[in-house]
Amino acid sequence: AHKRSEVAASKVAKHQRDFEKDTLFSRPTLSLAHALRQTPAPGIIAEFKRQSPSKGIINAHARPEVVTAGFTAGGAKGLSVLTDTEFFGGTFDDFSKARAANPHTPMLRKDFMVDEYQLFEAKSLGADVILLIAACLSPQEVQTLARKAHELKLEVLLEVHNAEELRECLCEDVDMVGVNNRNLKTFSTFTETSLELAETIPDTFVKISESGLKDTETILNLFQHGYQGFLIGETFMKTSDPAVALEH
Ligand code: IGP
Repeated sequence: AHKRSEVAASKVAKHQRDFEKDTLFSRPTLSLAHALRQTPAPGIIAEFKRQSPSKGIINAHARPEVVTAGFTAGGAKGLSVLTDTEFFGGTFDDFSKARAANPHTPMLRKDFMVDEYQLFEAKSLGADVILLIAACLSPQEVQTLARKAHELKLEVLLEVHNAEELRECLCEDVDMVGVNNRNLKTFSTFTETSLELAETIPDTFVKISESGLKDTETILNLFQHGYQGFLIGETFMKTSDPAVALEH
């Protein structure tokens, strides 16, 4: 086992060096946290999502460069692009196309991060922010990955579902806390989850409400409770023309 991990480590090290040669790797990253803090209104983070385990196909043939450019034109403060293929049908190519079309909008690489290696990948794809899901990681892993992300000048969005995950995983190298309103077991969404956790999140972290957001009223209410960012996928992606969905 020792030998194997040595081999694995040398492989990763080699790839990491290769990533560093990529043009986008050395690009100065954009701050989503700053963009959200500066906005005196709810900040929308619009997500490019073709499919999901809960909804199946949402929009299989949407073009990432067209849709995300439309989100930016519609006023999105940030973009989220899925790169997970297995469950969400996302690809690196989707991310790259969206990146090229939106040079000035902070972008989240939406994927299940479990290894430092993926942070290098994210950086070389031109991501500004990475997601750490408390439900998938130990508090120690969150800490290590968050620190490494900061070394690479990537911002960290920590996703939680409840007070326990928040208490265990919140650490210094987190920039934003996302409360996922979707229950991972039932897939149903309750925006009340964000309301319940609002006061538990210290004000030093930017608060983001994630999933199941469909109406202005809910968003304004959460904004009054301290949420500055709103991560919205399906509501936009399921329309006949997602590129203009945010304008409406
Ligand atoms: C967007 P919705 O209900 O607006 O499409 O949700 C986003 O919150 C959701 O896609 C999401 C997600 C995740 C996807 C939240 N956390 C983690 C993949 C992995």
